[in-house]
This record gives sequence, C-alpha cells and structure tokens, in this order.
Amino acid sequence: MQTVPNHQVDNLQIEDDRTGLSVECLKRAFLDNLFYVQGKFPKIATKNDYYMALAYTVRDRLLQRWINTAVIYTDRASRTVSYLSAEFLMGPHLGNNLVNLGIYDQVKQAVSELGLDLEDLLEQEEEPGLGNGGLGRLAACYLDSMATLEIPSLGYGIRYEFGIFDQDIRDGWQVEITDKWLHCGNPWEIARPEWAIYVRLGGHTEAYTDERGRYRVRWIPFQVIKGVPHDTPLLGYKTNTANTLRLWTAEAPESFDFAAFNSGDYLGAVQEKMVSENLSKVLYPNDDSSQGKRLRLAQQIFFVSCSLQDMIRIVFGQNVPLEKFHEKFVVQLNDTHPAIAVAELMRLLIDEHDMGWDQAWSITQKSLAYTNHTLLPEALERWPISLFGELLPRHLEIIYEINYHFLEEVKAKFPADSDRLRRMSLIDESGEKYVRMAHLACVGSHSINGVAALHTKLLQQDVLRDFYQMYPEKFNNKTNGVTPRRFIVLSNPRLTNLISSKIGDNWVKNLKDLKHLEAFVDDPEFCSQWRSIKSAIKQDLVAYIQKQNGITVNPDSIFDIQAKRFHEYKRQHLNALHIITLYNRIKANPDIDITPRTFIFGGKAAPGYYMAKLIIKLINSIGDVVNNDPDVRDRLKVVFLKNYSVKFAQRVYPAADLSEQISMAGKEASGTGNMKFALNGALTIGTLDGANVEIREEVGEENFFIFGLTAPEVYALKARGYRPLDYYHSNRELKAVIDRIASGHFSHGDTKLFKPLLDSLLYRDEYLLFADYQAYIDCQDYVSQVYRDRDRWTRMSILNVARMGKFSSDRSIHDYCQDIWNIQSVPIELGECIQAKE
Ligand code: Z2T
Repeated sequence: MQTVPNHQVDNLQIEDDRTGLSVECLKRAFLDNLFYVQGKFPKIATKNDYYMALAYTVRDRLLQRWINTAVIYTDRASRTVSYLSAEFLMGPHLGNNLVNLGIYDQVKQAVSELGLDLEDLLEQEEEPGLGNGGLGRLAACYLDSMATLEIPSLGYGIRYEFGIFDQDIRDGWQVEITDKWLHCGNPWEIARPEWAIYVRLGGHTEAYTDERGRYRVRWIPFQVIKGVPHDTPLLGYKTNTANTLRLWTAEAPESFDFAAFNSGDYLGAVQEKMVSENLSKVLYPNDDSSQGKRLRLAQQIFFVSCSLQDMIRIVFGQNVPLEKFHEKFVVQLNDTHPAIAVAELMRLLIDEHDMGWDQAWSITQKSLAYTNHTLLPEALERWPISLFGELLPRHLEIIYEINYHFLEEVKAKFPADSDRLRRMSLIDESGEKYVRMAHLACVGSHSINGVAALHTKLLQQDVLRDFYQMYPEKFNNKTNGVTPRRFIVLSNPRLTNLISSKIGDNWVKNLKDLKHLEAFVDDPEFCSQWRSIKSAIKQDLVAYIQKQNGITVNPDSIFDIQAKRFHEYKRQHLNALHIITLYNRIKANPDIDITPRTFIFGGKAAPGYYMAKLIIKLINSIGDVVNNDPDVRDRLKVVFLKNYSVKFAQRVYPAADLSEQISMAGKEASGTGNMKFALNGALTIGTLDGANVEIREEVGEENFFIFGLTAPEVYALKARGYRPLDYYHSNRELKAVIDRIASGHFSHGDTKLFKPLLDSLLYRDEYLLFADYQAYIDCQDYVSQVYRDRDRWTRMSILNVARMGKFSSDRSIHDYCQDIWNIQSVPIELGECIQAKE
C-alpha cells in the first residue's frame, strides 16, 4: 500500500472537541456525536444512541493516542510482540477506556449534567465474547498490560460474528442462544479493507525447478479466502500508548465471484461467498477439549496466515530485510491453536520469499514461542493426516521435512532409542495417523512455558517430558496474572477508593504496593470500612438476584461463589455434595446451629458436554428444593446466575466472601478467577492445584483454606487402584448425600434423571470427588466457624488483598519481556507527529 504525502494532512490541527478532556468539552463532543454520527437529537434518542454517542466520544480521544503510537512505532521500526490467539475475551470496552484515559469521573459528571446515568449507558454495551474462558481472558489481560507497560504489541485473532453463546436456563437446563454482539454495530473497531490478505486452502502441490536450477514447490489451491482486518485500539492505563487488536474476517475474494458471475452461475458464486464467510462465523464453544473438525483447522490457518503475511508486509514497509524478521517480531502462540504458524512461516519464507531451508528454520525458531495451557489429554490438538493433507497439502510436506530433521536430532542425542522416536515424532502413527500440534509447537519454538509453577513442573515431568529432556533450556514458567484496572479499579470502585485513601494510587500500576495495606490491618476504623464496603456490594448483588432469579438472599450469609466454565475436573458437583450435606444436617436436626450461606454458581457448559449440563441441572434442582423448604429457614440459598460473562464477572468478584477453587489437583493449569476473587477480598477454599499453590504461598497458609489430595497423592491413589464405592460405603454423610439424590428428592421423584452422574461417581469417579469429600466438608466446617469471628475474617481478607501483588498481569508481562521476548518499552509522547511539523 502506498502512502500519499499530503502537506495539508501534515498541518492538520486536531480539533479540541475530539481530544479535550474537560467536562464542558466532553458534553459538547457527546452531543456532536449524537447528532453527526447517530443522526439523533435528545428528544428521540434511545439509550443505545446515547451509548454510541459516548463510545464515539471516547474513541475520538483514543484515536489521537493510537495514531501517535503508530507513527512512532513505524518511524522507529520498534521491536514488536505479536500475540497470536484464537480467542480474545475482551469484555466491554467503554468503562475500561474511561479508566485508562483517567476520565471516568469527568464523563460521569458530563452525562449526568445531560440528565443521563453513566452506569446505565455502560450497561448498554454488548461485550465481544470472543473466547471461552481463562485462555481468552488471559490474552485480553495481557494486551492491557502490554499497553500499560508501553510494549509495542499486536493482538492477532479472528473476528467471530458469533462469540460464545448466550446461556439461558429453562427448567434448570442450559439452553444456548446465538450471541449477536454485532447487531447494533461496533463503535470500537475500524475495518481496513485496503489491507486485506489472501489465504489458500486445499488443492495440490507440484514440484518444479526454478531458473537457478533449484528444487521448488508450487501450491495450486482449491480455494482462496480473503481476510479483512478489523482494528481496535487498546489504550494503556494513564499512558499514551494505544496498541492494536487486529481481528480477521473471512470473505470471498471478488475475482472468484466475478468468474462465476460471468459464466452465469450467480447462485454458485453466492454459495462460494457463503462458504468463505463461514470461516469466521462462529467461535468453537469448547473449553479444554478438541474435536478435530475441519472448519476449526481452516480457522486456524486462516488467522495465522493472515497475521504472518501482515507481519511480513510490516517488515518490508519498514525497510527491514526479511532475514531480520525475528528481530522485528516475536510471536507468542497462545496454546496450539496457532501452532500451524511453524509450518506457515516456513512456507512463506521458502516458497514465497525464496529463502533456503536452514535460514528459514533458524528465523522460525527464533521468532516463535509457545505457551501451554492444559495437561488434559483430551485438549491436546491432533489432526488426522487425511484431513490435514486435504486442507493443507503443502504444510503437510513441510511438517514431514521438519520431522525428518527433528528425528535425526533426537537420534543424535539419544541413539538407539526407537521408542523415544515414536513418542516424540510430529506424527502419531500408533493407529490412524495424526499431526501432533503440541510437538510441532515445541520443535518450532525457542521457548515453551507453562502458566503456573506446578503446571510447568508437571509439563516437564509428564506431558512434555521427552521434550524437556531434549531441550531443557527452552522450558520456563510464567505464572498467569490479571489486570487490576478492569478487575479492581473498574469493577470495585468502593474498594479502590478505600485503598487509595490509605496508600495513594501507585498500586494500580505497581500492584506489589498493596503490601502497604498491611500497616492498617490493626486499625479498627479501617477494618470497619473494609467490612461495610463488602457488605454494601453484597447488598447490590442481593438486589440483582432478587430481580433476576426471584430469590431472597440474606446479605449477612457467607457468599460462597464458584464462577467458571462447567467441567467435571473443576468439580462443581463436589460443591453440590457439600450443599446437600448441610441440607441433610438441617433435615435431621432442624434447630441445628449453622452459619448461613448463599451458594452462588455461574458458568457455561460446552453444548456437547452432557455431564457438565447435567451438573448444571443438578445445581438448579437442589436450589429449587433447598430455597423453598421451610425447615431450611433461609439459612441456605442456592443461586445459579445465568449467562456468566466478563461483564457479569465484574459484578460477581467484588461480592464474594468465599472463592471456590476446588479442581482435582494436577488438572487446573493455573486458574485466573482465583486471582480476581482474592484481589477483591474473598478468601479461597482450594486444592493445591495451579496457581492456588502460589496464592497460598503469598497470602500465608493461615489466610487460605486448603484441603484435599496433592497432585502426587492423586497419581499414587490412581496407581494403587481407586475404588469410589469404598468411600461411599464407609462414609455415613457421603452415603446419605448420594442416596438423597438417587431417591429423586431433587427431581420430583424421578430416580433416573441424575443416574448417569451418580453412576459415574460410584463406579469411576475420574476426578476423585469421593476421595476428597471428607477433607472438603471438614474444611468447609472450619470456614463456617472462622466466618463467625468477623474481625478475624476481615483481617484475613485485608491480608489477602495486601499480599496479592504478584498476580498482576503487569508482572507476568514483565517476565515475558525479560525471559522470552527480549523487548523494551517505547514511551509515546503526544502531539509532535500529527500536529504541524514542517
Ligand atoms: C482454557 O480457557 C484454558 C486452557 C485450555 O487449554 C483451553 C482453554 Cl479455552 C487448551 C485455561 C486453563 O484451563 C486455566 O487453568 C488457565 O488459567 C487458563 O487457560 C489461562 O492460562
């Protein structure tokens, strides 16, 4: 693309109405946007019109910073991080941009002077739910931290037309509804059709000899897809850095339609267009499991190829020779979803840019780095060779060649070890042949990291053990983190103000500064403020639950919350066993002294995951009985909050007293919800899994409720031969709980409804609920006892927040920069580049 030098543009004065931050200016700009962008005036404007007018007002202020940033990055050809991810779970943009611009209060005042309520307008935004859960949200937190730390970066992904489905609950069951996040338009993105990129699929390859007599391969595709970038500016907190999230939409290339159109096959051309557009239609709603679908592989090559070609164009645009690609870019692969990048970068360098194999391989390895997010075997991506070769014939050839060189290397390091070769090969040949994407990612990257200390250790000992023995120097840990901007400042303004009134506001950028709160832990005035804030937030949630679920909740009860995707390994049903245990105790002795609790659940199940959906049904069914049983006398309430999302999460974390992090040890790679709860003053009940281990280490064991088997104990028990029935027969309370469900007590007498779930527990119990049951119940009894000592609980809550500084995503990004990316910050100054310079 050529840029046109334009004297007038160089001298453009950006109008104050598009940059000014005063209340007066914001009001003027807001009305201006309502008029000129929405085409409305106050008398007829809808709430959504007002939201849009405000969004454009804020966007204008972002654009000034965005363009300044782009100009400086381009002029200096700054080293840049490319974060490749199939998911970005951004959450609503408006509130976050107000926080990061530092104009939340001004805007609140401006809209209120116009007779509007800011909270009301924020509520209007349909969040882009372009992710499943932890992995997608982590990508979003990392983009926020990279902008805040002034690290040049690009997030690359797919602009799904339908993000994660909306969840409704009907008769206690999950029902999926398509998510139409774009139906009112998206004010935060700018489409860049002039920067479209083309991606080939299918067809076959042909060998030929080029004019210099070298062996070359030509790929004749069956289909070409056009990728159109849509860019969203992402502003750092109180910096001028605005980086870019670049998401690709799939379209049919014009030339293809025309050919068909001319030959009279109009419907055929439209069909072709629809097939192409299907590519970016919908996010696959599976968290932690891979199904090997063709369209999913097509999505992966689509966004990876668009992104790598885009980077190469940027390299050329900045006059960097292609041999220095790895100096301009470092490419982080968010799990194996973008791991095809290894073969695609090789193909681009060799086939499209005439580079030799060895040089291309060295550049590829130096550019790429791989993050693993799971140990679950069912989540490890493998593609049947036949499917892979049909869609990506050239990539398959390249992978075979990489594999050949790689296995030679393995042979040299471990001679006469054919079993090792079989285990490590990029191709699984044990039955039907598969391409193993994690192996490809390991071989093609210079860095391999896990997302919590325990997870990295288990990767090295277990899932990637052979690769650890082969390349120990590539492995490193990067414990996850979350952004305090969205998950404290934006979502919990009351706590934010209290903290800042005591220790100033440096902690927002330097989360370790929260430790200064420890000085106030014995100050009764501070403790009582801490308590009344939690109580006020709980009141808000009580009102919401009353409205949403029609359930009356006691605000003084323990708010015991488990909010995360539904999965058997996360053990929401263990939580359910605890509820029934308490219920049984009340039924046996209605006058028993029990600390009142409200059990709150939120989360979606993958649409095809029957057992997870049955667990949702079980929880709702328990709620129906427990919430309405007069014997319970409001001491227990069970609430399922439907359609858990980022927007909703922001309301939930601040209201929690107790955070449930109860996965079977060794299964949760890290967890990040655990961090968000603890940062909002909730105490954690958890197993020694993922980042729980490190959270406990930081906050102190006396401030954390630990229970259950450790990862090594889990392995040992399974190796010995685990028999869940033994626990059932020997544990009176456990038996009563299971029998209560089996009796049909929660299913109107239907004894079949929950049988599949009970059978899976009694005869398999893959995630060891029965083995951990008693430890969990004992620990919960202890929680109830501690909660009665309100001063002690408050003290523990304050110490949790004060000691959580490590879990800022700023710390994670800082570590990635140091250990993997080798990149420095590039501060952005405003003004010089757009305004008059001669
Ligand atoms: C996901 O959210 C996670 C792992 C995946 O493995 C896939 C998805 Cl969609 C392929 C989660 C982990 O389960 C969680 O423990 C971790 O905290 C999170 O990724 C971010 O690393």
